[in-house]
Amino acid sequence: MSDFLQKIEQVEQEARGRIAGAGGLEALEALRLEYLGRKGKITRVLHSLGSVSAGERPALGKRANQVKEAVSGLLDRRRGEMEQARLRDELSRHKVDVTLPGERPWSGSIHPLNQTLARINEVFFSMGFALAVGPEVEDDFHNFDALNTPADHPARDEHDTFYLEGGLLLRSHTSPVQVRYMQNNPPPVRIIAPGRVFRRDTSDASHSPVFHQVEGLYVDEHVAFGDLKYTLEQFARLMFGDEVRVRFRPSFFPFTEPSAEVDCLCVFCKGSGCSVCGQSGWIELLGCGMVHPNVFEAVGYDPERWTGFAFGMGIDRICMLLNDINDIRLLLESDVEFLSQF
Ligand code: 2NM
Repeated sequence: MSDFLQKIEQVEQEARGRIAGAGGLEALEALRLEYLGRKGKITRVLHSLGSVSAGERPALGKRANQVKEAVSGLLDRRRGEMEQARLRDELSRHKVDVTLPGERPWSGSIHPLNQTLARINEVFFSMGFALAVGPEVEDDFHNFDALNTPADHPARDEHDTFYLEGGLLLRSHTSPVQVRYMQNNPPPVRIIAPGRVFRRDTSDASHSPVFHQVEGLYVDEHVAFGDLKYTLEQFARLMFGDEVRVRFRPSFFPFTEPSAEVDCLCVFCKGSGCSVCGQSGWIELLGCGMVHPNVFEAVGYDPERWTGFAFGMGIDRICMLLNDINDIRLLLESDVEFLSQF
């Protein structure tokens, strides 16, 4: 065996042993210099190729380059192993398990009542109604008197509310919004008034002293009951689907004459009777009627010229119907566990 071959085999053996025994990244870097640096042991052997006979040179050169690549590869592999070990060590000291799934940041969502209101709004906006709002603290005139409900009217019992000092009260419906709107704007009128309303009721599954309404008002010349029917049937179709069946049932409200209640065929039992519709086959959706001339009189509209219809619905009830919720209190108690379903 030539001196050259002996030398290169010996350097390889030595390098393999010292790389395997290197104690750290710095020791490894020193070894890279010692063997592969500009004056490194392997570099020097390669340089000495010039003194080998021309016949042997190709084979010996090839072998020397193999050794150079092998040592360089070994150094890289050991470096990778050491870095891995250091990372594992740091992670174990910080008790971080990088294989655990990340924690999703908490994200809010729209309250089901507001989702329902947004859909109701969309339906009436599509028919040309505009949005109107007003105060939750009202006075007797706007909540009752202007709505054909004088102080001794028995209908006030159903709208018993919370009374504040100075003749103020919490509105029992959003009708005072339409009263204020009519006082401040000449006809024609096409508005809906959504909002929070208050009644002196004891809470149970279907009653709450605080609930939500959308009321609507349409005023123009020559408005007929047929306009009311079409508008509300269209509302039911857009809200509940084309297959919905509705009926108009004569009723009474002091601020409308004639008045009606609109029911839809129970979506759960299709009319055969179940616990949701109280075995009647129908579910009450809303109340409505042709605006009473006394209301027009109270807001300064000429009742001989102007005609109109109005309607009111409970957002909570419709939200419960759409989402199969059986207790109104769930919508008002801010139980995040419950609300996060929607
Ligand atoms: C209802 C039912 C029937 C109504 C009446 C008025 C106003 F201001 F024009 F007189 N606003 N809303 C009305 C009519 C509300 O809720 C069940």
